[in-house]
Amino acid sequence: MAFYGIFFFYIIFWTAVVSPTPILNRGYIPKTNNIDFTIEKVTLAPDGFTRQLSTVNGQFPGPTIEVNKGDRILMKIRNKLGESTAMHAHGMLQRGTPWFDGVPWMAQCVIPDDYEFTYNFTVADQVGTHWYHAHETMQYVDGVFGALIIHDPDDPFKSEYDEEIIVMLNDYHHTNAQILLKQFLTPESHGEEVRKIDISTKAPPGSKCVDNAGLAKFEFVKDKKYRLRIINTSAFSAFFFSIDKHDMEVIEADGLYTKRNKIHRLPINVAQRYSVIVTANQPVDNYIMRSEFQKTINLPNIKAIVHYEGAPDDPEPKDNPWSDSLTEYVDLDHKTLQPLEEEKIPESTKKFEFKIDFHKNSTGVVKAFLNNSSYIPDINFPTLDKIFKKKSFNETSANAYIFDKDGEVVDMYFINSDDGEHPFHIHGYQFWVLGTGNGDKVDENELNTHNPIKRDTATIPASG
Ligand SMILES: [Cu+2]
Repeated sequence: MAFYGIFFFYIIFWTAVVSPTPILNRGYIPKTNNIDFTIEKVTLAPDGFTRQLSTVNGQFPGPTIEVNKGDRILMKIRNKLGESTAMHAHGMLQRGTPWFDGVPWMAQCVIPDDYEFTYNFTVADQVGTHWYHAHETMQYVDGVFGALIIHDPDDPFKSEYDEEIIVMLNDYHHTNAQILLKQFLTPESHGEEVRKIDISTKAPPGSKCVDNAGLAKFEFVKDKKYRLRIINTSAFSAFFFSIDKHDMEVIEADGLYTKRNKIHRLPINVAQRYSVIVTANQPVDNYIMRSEFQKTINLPNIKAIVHYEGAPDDPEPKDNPWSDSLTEYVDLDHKTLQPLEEEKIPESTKKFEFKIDFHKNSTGVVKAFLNNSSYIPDINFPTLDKIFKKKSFNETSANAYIFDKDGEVVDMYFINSDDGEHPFHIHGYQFWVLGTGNGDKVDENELNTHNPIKRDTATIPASG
């Protein structure tokens, strides 16, 4: 019976890695980090329900990569998955090494089963909270992902926190993601219902369960200050993250420092990252850490426990959520989220407009479209290879744009006619978010060109 309680909370698996930051000098000499990853299928029960996962080194989530600014990463992938794979390091600019970006049929061919491949890139001027994940089919949803942290010898907030904790949020499913995707991509599919059913129903009779999984626990020491590095590694879900009775101050978004700003609830979409400073300033006790879905998604809260040193163990601390009302999902706006250092925004030299919509294709399956095309990879000839070999490429589905000269600045407008929000990400770049809003007209006078946040993943609002 014990497992019924667990099922209620099984949607998200939380993991904490407490990693004291190494003390660094400004005169840090960069080094090469050799990372050895075996990608393999393993049977695990991270939330008490036994299933087969695709893993990095047999762990869920995969091991954390921790390097320093300026370091080289040599990431060896041994593929023992029984299918092809490729690994993307999300947030890495890959300046000079776009072929190590890890996107199959864009940047590289796949790594076949039983082959090895080594990614070799330098994190020249980058710092902050990132993650790596398989970029082939749905493998990351089945477990092939982990945190990638770049420590900064010159961290301006260094003296503002005592310890770091990594918090990975994930809409953990019980059914293999390939099976879910197949159900999703059928003419009879009711879209999101597929995954909602998977994450909100109890395990079928006969499932193998272990009953000691419990909620994830994060240890606090009274009066200490923590830098929480929060990463949303979900397949699908945007969350509102909070800790009961504790406010938090955002200091980083997607690897770039921000001005300190106090908030109660942090909206975080798929693939976004934030660092927040939380002070253990409440009475010694147990508190709930929670991830909430936006109001239109009718799924239960996801909980973990913040346990203060010296407090008795309590597997079910009482609910004390912040009273701010939950809304539709939108990113923190420019009043709350500002870059630590303002930059002068260059004039644009090009303007691109993208219409986003979802509709049935010729086979009756609902797909996503950008300017009326749905991407189809050329599984014989990667796009980047074509460009370097100066082959013309005419896959209209790729919506490709080629820049002939350095230093071009592009204004990108996205017009979303879907009634759901969608996170957007550009590989190899960080962009300034000049504005978001409802409707399909952009008023250029309302764009924020004074102190916009720069990041690599942003939310395009529903019908916005
Ligand atoms: Cu990425």
